[in-house]
Amino acid sequence: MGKSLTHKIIEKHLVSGDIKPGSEIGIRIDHVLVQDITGTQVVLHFEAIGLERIGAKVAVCYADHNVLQIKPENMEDHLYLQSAAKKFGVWFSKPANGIGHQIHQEHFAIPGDTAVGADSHTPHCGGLGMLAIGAGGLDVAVAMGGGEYNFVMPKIVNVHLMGELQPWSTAKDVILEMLKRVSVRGGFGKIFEYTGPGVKSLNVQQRVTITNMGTEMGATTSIFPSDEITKSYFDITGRPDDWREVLPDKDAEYDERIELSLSEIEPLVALPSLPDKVVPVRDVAGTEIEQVMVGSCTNGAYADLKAVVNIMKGKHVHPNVNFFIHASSRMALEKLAEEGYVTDLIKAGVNVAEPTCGACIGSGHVPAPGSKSVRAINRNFRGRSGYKGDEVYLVSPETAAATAIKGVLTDPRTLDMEAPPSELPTNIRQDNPNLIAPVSVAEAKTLEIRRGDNIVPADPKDILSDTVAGEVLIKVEDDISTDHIMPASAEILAYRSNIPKISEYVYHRLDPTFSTRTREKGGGFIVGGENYGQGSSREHAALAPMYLGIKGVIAKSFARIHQANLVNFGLLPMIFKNKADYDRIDQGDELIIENCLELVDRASFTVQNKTKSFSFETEANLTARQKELLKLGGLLTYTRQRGTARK
Ligand code: MIC
Ligand code: SF4
Repeated sequence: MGKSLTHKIIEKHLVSGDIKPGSEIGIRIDHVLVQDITGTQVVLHFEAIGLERIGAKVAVCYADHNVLQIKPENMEDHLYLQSAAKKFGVWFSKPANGIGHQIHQEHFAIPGDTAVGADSHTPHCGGLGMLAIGAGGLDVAVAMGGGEYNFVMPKIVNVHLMGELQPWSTAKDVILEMLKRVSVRGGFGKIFEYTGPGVKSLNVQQRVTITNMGTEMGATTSIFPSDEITKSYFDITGRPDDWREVLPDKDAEYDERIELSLSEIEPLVALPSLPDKVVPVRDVAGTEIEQVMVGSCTNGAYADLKAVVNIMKGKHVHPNVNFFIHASSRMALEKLAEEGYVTDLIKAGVNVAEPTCGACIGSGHVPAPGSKSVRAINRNFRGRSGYKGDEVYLVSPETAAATAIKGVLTDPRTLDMEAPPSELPTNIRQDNPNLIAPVSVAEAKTLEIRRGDNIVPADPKDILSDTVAGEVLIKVEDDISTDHIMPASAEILAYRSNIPKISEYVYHRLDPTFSTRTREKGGGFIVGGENYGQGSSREHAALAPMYLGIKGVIAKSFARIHQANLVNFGLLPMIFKNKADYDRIDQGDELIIENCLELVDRASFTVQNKTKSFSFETEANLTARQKELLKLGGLLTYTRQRGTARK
């Protein structure tokens, strides 16, 4: 029987395990991506493991989130990262070069290669035929050192695309349609592999929009074949020799199949505050809007911005609207400037901001209470924009521009003009002054790392004790994201490399007393609902609770990366066997688990609720490797004990 594209790439990179859904495998990693708000921890872990030089084929550190350097700590982090990158053999992408995923696409991506990135949108390069997976920083540090990346083999879902997008319907609407069908939980344990005749109607930039935002379904990753269309993109980038054809077998077998007719997709919008609350734009057209944004790694590319230019040219932003754009790469901005289009945008009243994540992660342009913000980005978890009661709508760049002109949510099909095509730039220069190459091993030995006062790692957790006890310190509902657990925003992002300091902000927006209470109680448990820890890869959502003394999380289900992060930092990720037990527990209840070491081996925990005098059963999805590392207190100690990350 024929093989899927995913299967072929995994087979080529397999180091351990069997390629069977549900069993743990280890693969060799070619590319490692880190960024400025996860990267400081990655480098600290890399140093703590005792590594001195990368083992992956290529590693790049992108300074993309804290580009505005709002606080001195941001630049301190950048200096640490830049000096460490040079020494350890990592490329460094300077602030203002743009967002890592897009830069990787332009300069480094190679079809058929594997990648892990300390960022949940790493699947972006799946649009060029790479197997690219987001992971927590500790897993990424191990892979950067040349160690295998371990994950549970997902099911492979074939998304069979038919037809062609109609005017004004976009790749963003395709992924919103997928979210509508599948939901933010529907991608658990799955890889979405796109095939079918519709694939050839999508250019590379449209494909990466789809794979990038596949993350919002909770998928392990998403992938497109690398075909003639991909080849033409590599010609544009001036890297024709880096292109490879990577296709599934004609008779490839898949675990599941979804059929999607591109021709039937219309402009869609995700309502506040989840990416799967998707309805047609026409259903909510007319809603008054105060702020519009186009940008992020999903929608900030040349093709997205050129569509905005085509719509805005000769028109004005509505007087009640503040419209700003963040290009996702400096190259996109440079190209648009060279072609005179930046002038068109400025004349139309668009605020052309820096190429950075910026407002996507709540760094600037924070919406006012009672205002509505329409954004061509990927996530709208409540509070992520920097204001805890925010109302953020997710749309395509075309719908965003139409809305900016009209001042109300607008179906772009109602504009009196032809739909702009998705246009790629004519060329992408490889000569990039913002990409700094690493130095030779000999020169690296002479270099010092610049380590400012903000670089404060946490000690690894002690080995697991046989009795684990404590209070339920917070009980939260379904779909809690890592933005709720460890909020972002400019103020808090300054402390990503300073664990004692950032731990003061755990659950800050939901309950500002959480950190102090947890410290005073000497730690305890968190109780969560379904899909606990969805969203970002930020390991701080496990590391900072660990620092405060949290011992475990009991939830109805976990998001993939967060569950791995909990285990990596020695926290027990327990799942209610009977979901109704969730209702029997309250904040303040005293819980105790005895014989923990034996229970880890069984991956099944009996928890006694001492306050309410009953016991309940929980289980954990743990692989044999994870059981071992949990007992040792986490992946860092486990990796150190094995001598090296290289296996
Ligand atoms: C995000 O989009 O939430 C981020 C900020 O890029 C995160 C990374 C982080 O929080 O460090 C992600 O997606 O992993
Ligand atoms: Fe940056 Fe937003 Fe993309 Fe995360 S989702 S990498 S914050 S642009």
